[in-house]
This record gives sequence, structure tokens and C-alpha cells, in this order.
Amino acid sequence: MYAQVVESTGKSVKSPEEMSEKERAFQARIDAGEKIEPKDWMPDDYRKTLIRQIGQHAHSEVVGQLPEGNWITRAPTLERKAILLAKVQDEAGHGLYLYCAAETLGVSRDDLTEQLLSGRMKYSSIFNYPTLTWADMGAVGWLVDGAAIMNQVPLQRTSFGPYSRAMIRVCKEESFHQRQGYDIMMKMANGTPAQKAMAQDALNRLWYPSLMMFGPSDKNSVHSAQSMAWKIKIDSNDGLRQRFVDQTVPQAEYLGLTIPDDNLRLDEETGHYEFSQPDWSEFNDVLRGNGPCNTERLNARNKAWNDGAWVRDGLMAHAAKKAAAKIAAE
Ligand code: FAQ
Repeated sequence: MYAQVVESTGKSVKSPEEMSEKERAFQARIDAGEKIEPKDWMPDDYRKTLIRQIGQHAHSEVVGQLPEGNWITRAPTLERKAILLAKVQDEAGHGLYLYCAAETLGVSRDDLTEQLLSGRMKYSSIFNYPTLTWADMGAVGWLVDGAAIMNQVPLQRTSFGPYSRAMIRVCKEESFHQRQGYDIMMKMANGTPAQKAMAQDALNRLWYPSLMMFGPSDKNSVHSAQSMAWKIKIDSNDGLRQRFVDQTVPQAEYLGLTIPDDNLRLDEETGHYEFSQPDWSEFNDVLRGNGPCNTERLNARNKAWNDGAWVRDGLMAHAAKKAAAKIAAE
């Protein structure tokens, strides 16, 4: 399970003098806003960083189906069930586009899957928290998809062509997801006192884990400097977190719900909210595999993979038979 923990030292970025001629030309293309395509030359670390980030992103979409999939059978109406089912299916689709984007970099989907299942590759910390009530479906859509979009909209302009194009489609769907979550929250917050209390409880539990989705603070972010120089990341972790808080606080006010942060305050001068940081020791603990649902999530993915083995074997056997028949006919 997650063996890597956030290191506190940022990796330094090479100066133009330290770069080879090829690296300088590559950086010039990035700086000029050109897209890098799979067959173009790229530094090994650019390729490795993309495989890591796109792979983790794909795994997050796939594992992210579990906390909501858990509620499909218990949705309160047929309409809510159909909407949630469609939303969860979208997440599976996002995983597939992202695995395809990663494959253009020379890694196989099976390889990435194996690394997820053995706990050697990460997925977003948020999916290691449980979804305890129906209001959590609202809070996940509103906050988790809301945070995901905040991060992914800039990634539409990321320098690697296949990732950038995947993000364009993903963002369209995520914005529907965010609205369906907010719609659930509006119903709950304007419902009976018990329903409103459920909505508040969901916000209380998911607020700080949602803030953690943006990653460690900039000073503790290992990859940001190089990833931003390569435009693999467009914004910093803290910058996106601030934007998310600024956007979400008025939405909570509209719902009549309270963000669980006594230090929350609008700075009239800057127009930004001041807010409490999440508990970073809890974040690191979740990354170490000790979150409330890490074991359950990995067990569920391993079971799904093992249960599906006969389908994969059947498809491979069929493909082998067809190939043999084609050779025999030639
Ligand atoms: N959880 O140096 P940084 C979604 C790791 S999609 C787990 O700052 P980086 C849709 C990081 O990997 C959600 N690990 O790293 C949906 C690195 O570890 P490593 C996923 C985290 O890459 C909604 C180490 O800490 N979105 O939710 C987290 O520059 C609803 C150092 O951190 C993406 O993946 C974390 N929260 O920045 C689905 C977006 N944060 O690899 C279903 C693309 C950091 O060295 C239902 N990814 N770490 O072992 C990114 O933008 C970046 O990778 C960041 C992290 C911002 C997540």
C-alpha cells in the first residue's frame, strides 16, 4: 500500500545552461504554447511525470466510482438513481480516456492497473473516505467534483496533447456532476430539519478532505516547480485551493449551510477568503494507506479485477482463434 509519502523538498528545475540542446528546444516549444504529441521527442522525466500524473488521475476516476456506486441501489427516487448511475458510468469513461492518454506514452493499461492493485501507485486521497448518508452524494458532487473541475479546467491547456484533449471532454461531464451534487444539496438543505442536518453533517465531514484533493501546500509540493515549468500543471496547489474556497463559500451560504471553519473570513482588500488548512498529518496518513477506506477500496478493485479475469481470457482466446484462422486462410 502507498509506500511513498510527500517529501518536504521540492526538486529543482534545470536552468537553460544546464539543459542539453534538445531539452532547450523542447522547453522553447512548451514556452511557445505548442502541444507535445506522443511521437515527439521529450525528456525522460517529462514522460515519467506524465505517466505518474495521468495514471494517478485515471486510477482516481476508477476508484472514485466506489463511494458513489455504493448508493445507486439506495437512491431515494428512480430519477435520482438514473442520474447517479449515469454519473458513475461517466467516471469509468474518464478513467478509460485517461488510460488511453497514458498508453500513448508507452505504458500499458495492464501495467498501470497492476501498480494500482498492488498499492504502488496512488489515487486521490478523497476516495479513502466513506459516504455514510444520501447527503454525501450531494456533497461529493458539489465539493469533490467541484474540486476536480477546479483542477481540471486549467489542465485542458496542459502541454501534452492527448491529456489536454481528454480533459476537454472530462470537464464537460464534470460540470454536470457538480450541478447534480449541488441540486441534491439544495433539496436536502431546503428539506426537513433532519435533512438539513444530514446536509450539514456531510459538509462537515467532506470539507477538509476536499481541500486535500489539491495536494500538499506549495512549499511541500515535490513536483510542482518542474511540472509547472513543463506546463504539465498550470496552477499551483495552493492557488487552486484558494480559488475553490472562494467559489464554494458563497455556494454554502446560498444553501444556508456553515463551512466547518471558525477562521473563515473574507479579506475585503484581496477579495479572497482566509481559511484553515486541512490536517496535513491526516493527509499523509491517508497516503500511507491508513485512511478510513484504503483497504476496502483496494480490496474492491482487486476483487473486480479477479472476477473479470474470465472475460479478459475469453477475449484473448477469441482474438487468438481469429488470428490463427486468418493465417490458415492465407
Ligand atoms: N491524493 O508534488 P505534489 C476526481 C501526492 S479526479 C493522493 O504536489 P503533483 C474525479 C502526489 O501524487 C481527482 N496523492 O504532486 C471524480 C505526489 O506523490 P508521488 C484526481 C496526492 O502531482 C470525482 C505527492 O503527493 N485528480 O476526483 C494528492 O504535482 C468524483 C506530492 O504532491 C487528478 O489526479 C492527493 N490528493 O500534484 C471521480 C488531477 N495530492 O506521485 C469520481 C491531476 C498530492 O510523488 C467521483 N493531478 N498527492 O508518489 C494533479 O493535478 C496533481 O497530480 C495533484 C498533485 C494536484 C493531485
